[in-house]
Amino acid sequence: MTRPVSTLLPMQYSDEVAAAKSRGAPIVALESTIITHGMPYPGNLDMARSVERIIREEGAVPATIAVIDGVLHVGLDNARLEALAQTEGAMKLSRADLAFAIAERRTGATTVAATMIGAARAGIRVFATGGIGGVHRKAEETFDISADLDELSRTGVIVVCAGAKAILDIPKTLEVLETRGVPVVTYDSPVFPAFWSRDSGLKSPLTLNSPAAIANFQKVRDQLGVDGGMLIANPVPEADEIEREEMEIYIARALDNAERDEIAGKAVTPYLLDSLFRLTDGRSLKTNIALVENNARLAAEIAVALAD
Ligand code: PSU
Ligand code: MN
Repeated sequence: MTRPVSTLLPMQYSDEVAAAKSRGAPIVALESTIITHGMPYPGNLDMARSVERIIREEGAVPATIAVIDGVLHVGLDNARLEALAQTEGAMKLSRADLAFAIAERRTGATTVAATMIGAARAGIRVFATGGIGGVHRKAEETFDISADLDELSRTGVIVVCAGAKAILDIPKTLEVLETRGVPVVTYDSPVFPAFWSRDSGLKSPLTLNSPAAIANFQKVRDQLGVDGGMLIANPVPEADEIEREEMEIYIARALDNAERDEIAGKAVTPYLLDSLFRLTDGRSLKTNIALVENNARLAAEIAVALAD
C-alpha cells in the first residue's frame, strides 16, 4: 500500500518511507538504473535487497526510486522491486526525460541525476549508488558528458559513490566537478578511487574521515547558503577490489568493442558494464555489488549523523 504525496505530482511513498518521513527518521535514496541497466537478473535483485537491508541495519530507511507506469515511486515494496528487477525495456531516465516517463505513463529506472531530483522532491538528503556518470574518454570528439555532473552542481543531495567508473576520463570528470562547484570528498583516503579499484592515481580534492565530519561539512554549506550537491567517494573494500592495471586491460577491450559496435548515447555505460562483466568472468559484477553495499552503509551513517 502506498499513498499519493500530492494530487498534482504523481509521486508515491512506500509505507516504510511515509512512516520514516512522519517521524523524521533518516532516509537514504537508492537509484534503479543500476538494477535495470547495470546488472543482470537475478544478481541485480539480490544487490537491491542487500543494500536495503544494510541501510535498515544502520538505523536508516531505504527509498529506492523508480517510475512505474507513470508514477514516481519513492520507496519500492518487495513486489515492485522484484518486478522492476525483471522488467525488460525499462527506460533509463535522467533530467531530460524523467517528466516524459511520468507524462506518458511509462516505466523507467532513474539514473543518478533523476534519482537526485526525486530524492530532493521527497526531502531526502543522502543517496547511495555505485559510480556516477562522468566525462567519457574521447569526450572532446563525442561530447559525451553525463548529466549526473550537472545535476550534482544544482540539486542539494549528498551522493555516496565509489568514485567515477574507470571507463571514464577521471581527470576530466574531476575538472568538470570543480568547475561546477561540487565538493568531492573521499572518505578516509587521500586518493580518489576508481570504482573497481581503490586508487585512480589522482589525489582527492578533499578528504574526511568520519560520517559526523561529512554531516558537519554539509551543515556549514547550508549555513552559508551554498546550494547544490556533494560527492562522497568511498573506496571499494580492499578484499573486493580489482587493481587498476588489471582493470585497464579489460576496459581497453570493452571500449574497442563499443567503438566497433558503434554504441552511442545512453547505451554506452550499460554496454561497457556488460562487456566488462563478460571479460572478467563476472568478477567486475562481484566487485560492483560489494562497493554498492559499502556505499549504502556509509550513506546510512551520514544520514543518521545529519539527523542528530
Ligand atoms: N553505477 C553503476 N551501475 C550503473 C550506473 C552507475 O554501478 O548502472 C548508472 C547510474 O544510473 C548513472 C548512469 O547515473 O549509469 C550514468 O549513465 P550515463 O553515463 O549515460 O550518464
Ligand atoms: Mn552519456
